[in-house]
Amino acid sequence: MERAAQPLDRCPPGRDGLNHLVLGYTQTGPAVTDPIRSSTVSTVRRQFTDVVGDTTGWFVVRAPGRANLIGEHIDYNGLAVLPMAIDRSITLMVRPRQDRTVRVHNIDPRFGSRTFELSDAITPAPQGDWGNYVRAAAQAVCRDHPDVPGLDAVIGSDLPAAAGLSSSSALVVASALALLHAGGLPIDRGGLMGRLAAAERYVGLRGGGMDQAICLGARAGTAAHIRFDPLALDTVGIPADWRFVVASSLVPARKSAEARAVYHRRTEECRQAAKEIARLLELPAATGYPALLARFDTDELLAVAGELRDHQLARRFRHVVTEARRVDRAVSALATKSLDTFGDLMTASHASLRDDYQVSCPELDSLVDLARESGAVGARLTGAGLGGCIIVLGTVETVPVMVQRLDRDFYRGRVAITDLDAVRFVAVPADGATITAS
Ligand code: NG1
Repeated sequence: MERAAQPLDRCPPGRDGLNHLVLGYTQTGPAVTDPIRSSTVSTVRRQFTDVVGDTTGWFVVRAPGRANLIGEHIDYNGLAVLPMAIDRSITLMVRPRQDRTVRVHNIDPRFGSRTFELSDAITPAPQGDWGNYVRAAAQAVCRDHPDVPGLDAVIGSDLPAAAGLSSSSALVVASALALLHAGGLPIDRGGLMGRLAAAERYVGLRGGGMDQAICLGARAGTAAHIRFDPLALDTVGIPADWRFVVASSLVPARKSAEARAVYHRRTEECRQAAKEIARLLELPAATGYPALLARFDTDELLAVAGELRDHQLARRFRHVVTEARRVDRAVSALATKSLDTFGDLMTASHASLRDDYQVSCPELDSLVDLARESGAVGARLTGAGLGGCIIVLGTVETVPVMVQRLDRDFYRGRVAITDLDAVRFVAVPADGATITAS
């Protein structure tokens, strides 16, 4: 296993904290040859000239989405996760302004344009408005750098929205990097991971820190073992013949009122369950999951959970502690290239999310079953669930057949053949966010 530098939130200010990414972080040169879909980039470039006019000093920020391989709904409990960034991303083409106005134009006509003024207390747009992700980043940057200038930006994305692939955090990260770079300010990736996780709560979701960390810290060809408190990231190489397929359930994973309420209810149930377990073990009420797992092994904790009167709390607790164990085992399986073990852990993770954590839905379950019946080594929902995507593990040899089967038995009649690439695709483990300067 390849070890990365040091706990990220202990890096001195001004240092990136990820040595492998400091090098070549800002590439100079006229060509925009990022590994993003060229059609999105060319539309962004075309509209940039039309919308912004004077393009002096332009630069491009690309921020990837992510697929979480394993470790679901445990980052907000302070427990380690194993995501990878994917080769689908949000692209911002940016020109710095002299004043404090931020003007962002989305090439997708469903989203349109947004304008606001920078300050350290930016009023949110109505809940659900996509511009709030840009505002969230801007407010956080302004709090650290009160004089940061505004910008004009055109945004394009080949990352499906509301798919559990973290397009929202990609937009937050891209916006923050754009503002910092436009202001000529230093970029401390390690520090930004935690800052932007906190900043994204501006939109009203009290989420964990996985998405911003992987978006900023990923390295191509690897997954990242991310730990919290203190934040630290180790990269683990993904074997060249493994293939991860992302497949959409076609059910939007929107952070609408109901999904948001479920997410918050689960975080509260986790807190309550840990408190009850601590009481049974005569530990301080505030003993969190990392401390419980440091003192007791998983089976001991499960035995204690068996004493809880509230069976629902016991099931939530069981998901959290068994998922933490699966992450540890998955990291070892990845490092030793144990394909079957890794796949079994993914499938067990899905069962736990479906039965104990209750964040799956019939479409996600059908997709997982279909994938497994057609030769997948493992499959699970990825992201917050209640819709969105599954992630499937296969090999170079097995993936084509598996994808054909999903097309025939799940997508036929629901998705036009020409749109299939947008809903199911091989996800290539990609680098974290980049800036390409003019
Ligand atoms: P998505 O899939 O982007 O909704 C959310 C949280 C993660 C994590 C997962 C569940 C945010 C920005 N994202 O991800 O931190 O808790 O759910 O594992 O809060």
